[in-house]
Amino acid sequence: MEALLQQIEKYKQEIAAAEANTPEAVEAFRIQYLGTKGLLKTVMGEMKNVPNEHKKAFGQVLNEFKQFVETKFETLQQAAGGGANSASDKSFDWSLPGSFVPVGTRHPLTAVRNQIVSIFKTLGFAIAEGPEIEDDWHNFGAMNLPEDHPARDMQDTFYISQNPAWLLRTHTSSTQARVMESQKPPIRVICPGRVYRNETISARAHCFFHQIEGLYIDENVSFADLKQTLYFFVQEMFGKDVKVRFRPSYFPFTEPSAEMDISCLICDSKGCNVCKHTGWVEILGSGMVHPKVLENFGIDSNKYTGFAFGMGVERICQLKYQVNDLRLYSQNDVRFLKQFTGVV
Ligand code: 2U9
Repeated sequence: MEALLQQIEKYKQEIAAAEANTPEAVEAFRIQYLGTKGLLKTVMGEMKNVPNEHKKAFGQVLNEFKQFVETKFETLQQAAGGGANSASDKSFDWSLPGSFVPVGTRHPLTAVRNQIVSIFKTLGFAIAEGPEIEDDWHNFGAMNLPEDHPARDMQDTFYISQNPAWLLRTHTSSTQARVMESQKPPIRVICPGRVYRNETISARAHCFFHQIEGLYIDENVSFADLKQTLYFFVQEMFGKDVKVRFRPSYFPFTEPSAEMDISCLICDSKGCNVCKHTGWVEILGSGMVHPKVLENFGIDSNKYTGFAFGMGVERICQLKYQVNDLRLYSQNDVRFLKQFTGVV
């Protein structure tokens, strides 16, 4: 122990006398004394040989020694021109551009889904997600799609098994079904997710796409509530100048049903390929929840009413960013994806 302390004293004298007039010499000092294989590390390594009763005192000596070496290093650094990385180092060109750090981009569908979800969040909608592999009841039966409905056909639906029927969900309504199973009204949810349909892949159709569906069930929910909610949504999404119109439609799970069009933002309603020269583009389907669907979940359809809507995220993205080929979304071509840099 005594010999070790004497050795440290000697090192201190040696260090105190050390000189380094250039940044290179300062760096050599740093490596010799403070580097990973430097003297300080070696001296610190002696701790394991010190008897337990002296460890505390030796620890203090080591700390002081460490501070001593570091202070000397800083002094040398300043004397040699402020350090290798300081602003006064003339050998470094501070005007050089920084090294390029590649930044990833959010997928446009993720960005648009986030935008849609956050608009409905401001209206008090909760978010619910459910499984992509579903049973027949949650995907079809509960939604009032009869056994012989064409959507149930093998040509439209990917079946995983037949009896019992497991399938890839064809819409996110199965998630709303699960919400209604576990919660009582009032219910106000928005369900984003991927859905699957047995389609031949082309610019206009794909075997999977993304939907956002919404459901609002309470006492006295009216068609006027539906219209105002969806009008608010498109104004937030596409701007205050957008016009809307509702057209009567049919869905097995809603009655009455309506599809909503917005004025074509691509041509300012003057007529173009996107709006097929009508000035209007369809963006979503909607309606008042069919009483049978409510009763399927034990919800009294005399007391409660509700509205529901569904939209394709790819469609909204097409209108917002003029993406005209559905295949682009899943090809992972960075030339496409990079165009969305900064879109959040
Ligand atoms: C429950 C009751 C009713 C959801 C609805 C639509 C109308 C609709 C399409 C839009 C484009 C699907 O992505 S798309 O192809 N959706 O038109 N969806 S009403 O109705 C529900 C949902 C859940 C319990």
